[in-house]
Amino acid sequence: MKDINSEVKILLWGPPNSGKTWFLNSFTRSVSLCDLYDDRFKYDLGEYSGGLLTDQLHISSPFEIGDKHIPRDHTWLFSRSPKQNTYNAKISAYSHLLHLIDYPGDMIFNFSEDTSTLIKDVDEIIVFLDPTLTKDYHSKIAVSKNDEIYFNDDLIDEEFKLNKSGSQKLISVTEYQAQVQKLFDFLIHWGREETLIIFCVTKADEWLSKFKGNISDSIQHFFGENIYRFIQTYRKKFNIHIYINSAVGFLDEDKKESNFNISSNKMINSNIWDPINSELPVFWLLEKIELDRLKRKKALVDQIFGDQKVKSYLPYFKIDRGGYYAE
Ligand SMILES: Nc1nc2c(ncn2[C@@H]2O[C@H](COP(=O)(O)OP(=O)(O)OP(=O)(O)O)[C@@H](O)[C@H]2O)c(=O)[nH]1
Ligand SMILES: [Mg+2]
Repeated sequence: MKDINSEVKILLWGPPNSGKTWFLNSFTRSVSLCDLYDDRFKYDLGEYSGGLLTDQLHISSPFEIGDKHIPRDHTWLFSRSPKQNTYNAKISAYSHLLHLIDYPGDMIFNFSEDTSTLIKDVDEIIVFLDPTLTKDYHSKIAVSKNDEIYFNDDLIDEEFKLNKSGSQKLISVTEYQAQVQKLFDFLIHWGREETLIIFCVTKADEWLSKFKGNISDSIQHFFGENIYRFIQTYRKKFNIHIYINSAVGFLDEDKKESNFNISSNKMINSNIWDPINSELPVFWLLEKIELDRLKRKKALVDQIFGDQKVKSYLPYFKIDRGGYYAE
């Protein structure tokens, strides 16, 4: 068993049904794809318990991780090791223990006592912004299509009601923003300005083809000018990344057809399952930790070789998606 270089805690934060659990499914898939496409590194991901690696999480079809209604903490061992024995690859090889906290949205989004204290000892928070859960999503999608109406609005309403009512509670953008604001209030209260914050605009397979604009535009468009402005303000204090995500991906290269059937609530074709950006939030954090370690100069030998190591470090692999969708 390899040495474990660091342990990190990542909290998934968002309302019920915003895609937290599916994001974890798709993260395991994206790691498998990196393993397949990256010539330089081999990627391993597995469940870890009692000091041992138990199940490998290189998977090829979607699965539900556990019961939806039970708070889940996952402990996964992730490692990146060289496929070829070069100096640069060797100094960039690390193993990390990932503690991933995936609580049901009704607990985490509304800050129960347990969840608000959780915030004080995580390294990263992934904030799930799901446009499809907002109350005026469909009218905004119609406007952003340059005023062309592709669907019959009555049909949308029926389909929307069928799929989103009952099990999925819609949220006003004001409420969304108020909860995000509270999250930052807690972070400041606990003195946790170093926490890496990732804003993830989810379910891009449902809206990307109907939306023309960049990532910032998508936040402004679906969640309003206010939320966008306060994210920009907090960027001065916190390390924030914004990106779009789809756990299921698309059926076609042009990214027009979602690989997800809303009516059956299932993926359409798991053989071509290609999530959009699901590895990014974890890779950003690990890259930062690995680079920080290389920059730390304690021993004399590191003072001499430290800078060289930083220059030789190989950043994490980026899956080519014909557009990066992150800032
Ligand atoms: N179109 C589409 N649907 C998605 C995506 N990710 C999740 N969904 C659907 O959204 C619903 C909720 O996903 P979950 O991952 O269970 O949401 P959650 O945030 O874990 O929900 P709670 O555990 O209740 O808080 C499910 O019906 C998924 O099938 C995505 O990338 N695209
Ligand atoms: Mg869940």
